Amino acid sequence: MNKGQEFWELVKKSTGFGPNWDNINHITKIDPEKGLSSSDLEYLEGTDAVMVGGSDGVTAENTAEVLELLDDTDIPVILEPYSGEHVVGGNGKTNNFSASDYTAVASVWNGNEENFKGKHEQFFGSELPAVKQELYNEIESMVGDGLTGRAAKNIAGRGLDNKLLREAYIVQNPESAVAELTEATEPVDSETVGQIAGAVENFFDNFDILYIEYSGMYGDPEDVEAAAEMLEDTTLLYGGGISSEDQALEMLDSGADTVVVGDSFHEDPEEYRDTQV
Ligand code: 1GP
Repeated sequence: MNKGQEFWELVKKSTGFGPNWDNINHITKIDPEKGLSSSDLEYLEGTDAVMVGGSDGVTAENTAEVLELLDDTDIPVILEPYSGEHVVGGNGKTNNFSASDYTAVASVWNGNEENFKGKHEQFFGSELPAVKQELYNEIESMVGDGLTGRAAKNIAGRGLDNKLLREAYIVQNPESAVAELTEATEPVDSETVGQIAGAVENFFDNFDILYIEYSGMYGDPEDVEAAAEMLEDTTLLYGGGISSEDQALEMLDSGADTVVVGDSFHEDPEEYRDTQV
């Protein structure tokens, strides 16, 4: 692809309107630390989208390696970084921001306060402007004098906004890496899950996603029911411990819009195939 084509690809990707959740029931979460090989790609045929992210050992480089392989597929790719470096960086060949369709910014509701507020201050106050600047530089280097600085800035800003997905997380497995990272040591009961969902839907209405996260263990469908009752516009994701079709269906029947499967894909791809609903 030459620079001009790259530029228009970037514009095309930048002007989308978010994923069509009606077509996304099953997401595979690929942990860059665990990696992906080309022989794994065939297993992804039945999934509707992939998320690329983890809570430990993720770098800009290992993220780029996964994105590079996914570029050969038509599956929508959502980057889920826990650091701005995973968005701005790459491996010299692949730029992570350009190589993904969306970037999801996770905000853990029941983590510690520093994580909840500090994450936003850091991401929206310094990392996001840095990503915008990076994107602006990228656009400018592609088109040279063909576009004024202001136009390139507008495209960069709009592109970034359209690619961002805001995710509210409720972390329910205190033993998980994400719980350790965000100090989410206090799981909440189903009634509280419903209350959080009500706040996310009605007050913090910039959130695209509410994610009930049981990473590493199969969770309580009552949490999903309680959240689903409160949500209309916000998309409800359930992830954690799914290793069979029955489990995936149970969470979808309980009201999740989409189930997310991680460990099963990395650990037992044949078993994982069964979760694709
Ligand atoms: C992790 O919710 C995802 O963020 C998936 O969980 O790895 O337990 O499938 P598992």
